[in-house]
Amino acid sequence: MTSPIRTERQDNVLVIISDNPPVNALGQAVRAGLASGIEEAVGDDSVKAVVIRCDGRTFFAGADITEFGKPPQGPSLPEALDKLEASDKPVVAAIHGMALGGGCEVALACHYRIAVPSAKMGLPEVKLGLIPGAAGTQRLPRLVGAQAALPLVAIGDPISAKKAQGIGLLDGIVEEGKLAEEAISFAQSKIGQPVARSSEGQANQDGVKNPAIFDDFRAKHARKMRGFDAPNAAIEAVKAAGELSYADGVKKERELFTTLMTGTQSAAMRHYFFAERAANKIDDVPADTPLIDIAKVGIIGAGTMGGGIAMNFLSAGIPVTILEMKQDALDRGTAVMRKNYENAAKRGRMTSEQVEAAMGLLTPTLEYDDLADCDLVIEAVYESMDVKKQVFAKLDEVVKDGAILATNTSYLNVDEIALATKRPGYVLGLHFFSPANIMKLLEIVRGEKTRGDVLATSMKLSKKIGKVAAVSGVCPGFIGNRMLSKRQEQANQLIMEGANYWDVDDVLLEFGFPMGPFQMGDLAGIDIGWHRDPSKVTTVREALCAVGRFGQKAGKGFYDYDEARQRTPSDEVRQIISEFAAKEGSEQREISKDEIRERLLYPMVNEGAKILDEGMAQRASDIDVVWINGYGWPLHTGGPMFWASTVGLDEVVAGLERHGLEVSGYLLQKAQAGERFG
Ligand code: T1G
Repeated sequence: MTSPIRTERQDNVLVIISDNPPVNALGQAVRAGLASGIEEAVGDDSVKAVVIRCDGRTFFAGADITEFGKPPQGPSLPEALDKLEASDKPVVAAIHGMALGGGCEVALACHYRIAVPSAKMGLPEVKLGLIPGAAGTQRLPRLVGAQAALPLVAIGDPISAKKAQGIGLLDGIVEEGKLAEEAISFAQSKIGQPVARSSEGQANQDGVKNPAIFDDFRAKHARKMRGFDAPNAAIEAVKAAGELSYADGVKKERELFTTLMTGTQSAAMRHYFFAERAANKIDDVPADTPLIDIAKVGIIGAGTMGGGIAMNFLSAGIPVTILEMKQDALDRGTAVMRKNYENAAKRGRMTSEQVEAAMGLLTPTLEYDDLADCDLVIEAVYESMDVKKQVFAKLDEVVKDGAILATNTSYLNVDEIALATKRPGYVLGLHFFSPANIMKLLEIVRGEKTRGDVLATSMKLSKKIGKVAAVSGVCPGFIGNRMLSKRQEQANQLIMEGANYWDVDDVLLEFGFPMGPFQMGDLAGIDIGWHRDPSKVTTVREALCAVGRFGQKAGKGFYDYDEARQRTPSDEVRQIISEFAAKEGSEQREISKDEIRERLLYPMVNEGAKILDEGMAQRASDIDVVWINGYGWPLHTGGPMFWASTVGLDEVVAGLERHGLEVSGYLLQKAQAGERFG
């Protein structure tokens, strides 16, 4: 098998080039090729300098994640990089695309780094539950300082070439298209000078002079780091870079890396990495299915959902025609969209020019006829089957043939809606999550008759608008809400049986969710859908509304809130709940947090098993993708189905049986066979 690495001579410079599509991952053959390339350069006196670069769309994007968990094959990346850095001949990294993880560590081991303006650099290992494992946590702080290194290593977001140059991670930025030649000249300009080795840098002393930066960083990111091991390890490694010798620092990094690599959190996050990509694949739709060109989108409804959905397309540069029934609703909706963009601009997330460009692509209208030339129309109207059927019948009349007609319904039967048209093959569900311009998840709901090209187009489009999509079959609640309803049922049941409602919330918070169901209710508003008649009280929520406990906006809901919106459990609410329980004849008892966690989460896993068994999800990992991106399931546990497999399906079944809860045949079968999900 030919090596993915080749060498070329340009005068007195040896160029080591990797051609390992799709992302020049640093697999064994690449590492071996790098090592032999360096040996060739060092051993040839006519070679006075070295350039390392990559063919294809990017510089090395990291270690080959598919090798993780398998027996290591030499040379290791640290070995190859130590050889590289030890060279007395200047070695220059020529970067385009994304130098990520091990790729960034290759660049750090080079004596110099240049890039094109569009390049990015980063150490995203933490997003895989790891830390850099090829001395990145030791070379980077010595080159740029602990303060600048911390976010790169512990948060893991890549930075632009400009920002990288600003912190000293890049020595130069060269014109797009001129990287190869500029790298040669740059390397030649360094011949005869003592080489600059990152591992010998002193910039890391900033963390020694001001050790507070580490605790300050931890405090600032406490919420994101809750229950998640890798970021803390990353901070420890960067701190060690200032306190230990380079050799000892590398040893410390290796210890921390190995502990993480062998832990369940990294396994979970590596699972998710591939799960998110697998979700793009639609089992019986060929990858080369011709796509429908989506040049113009129509949105029906300019309310919260319609406006949010529209913003996704506008931000991706796709013109949108948005329809409302009344002018004031249309004006209100477009004003909210502009306000959202302007707020994003205030926070520096976009420029005012980008705001105007996005809003310039928006055409508000009261006329269905203005949707006639749209390639995709998404309705986001009131959740009523009759209303949706009328809308689709009208769209069927007005919109050109071959256009996709999508419903944003969160639980109605998409097949029934499709029957209101003469083109059921072009009908599907595109279920966005509120706020639709922010939440990443998109459930693509596949109707019985939905065509393959309609599905493939929708999946491709989801990437273009920055969503993470998974395909669901037609069932009440699709994947996410169907499982959520099981958790909600148990939450309501638990407080009737005596569980403290704040314990229910705290169990989910401690598990890693952003908030629990009662906090969520207070945030969204307890009075949503309330009939406004305080004398009519049939549920706990109606009892809370009857006494004005509408949620955070009223300063009180399930909790009492202070000015800083800090929550405190309420005696009044506890009383209301116990009165309700008494009326229902529900025995009250102490309920442990362990029981609460099992009764909240195991029924979700059981429902996920039923969803799989019914073919409503293509694969267990799709369910993980839905819950991590739509409902805040903590990424470092891998999603409900991966997490259940780490708990053990036999334990999940035993837990469900212990609490007298349903065990699906499919879950039982997998548990008895000692199998995992995915
Ligand atoms: N290893 C193996 N395969 C990879 C890969 C990797 N590092 N990165 C991407 N792929 C595959 C991916 O599965 C997909 O395959 C195809 O390439 C295109 O990827 C030692 C230990 C670079 C920003 O975490 O973030 O280095 O689905 O669909 O949207 O200290 O890929 O086509 O079969 O994502 O254009 C650190 C991970 C590793 C970067 C491109 N590096 N990759 O995004 O394409 S750990 C990372 C990405 C490490 C060192 C440590 C993205 C991308 P398929 P894609 P994209």
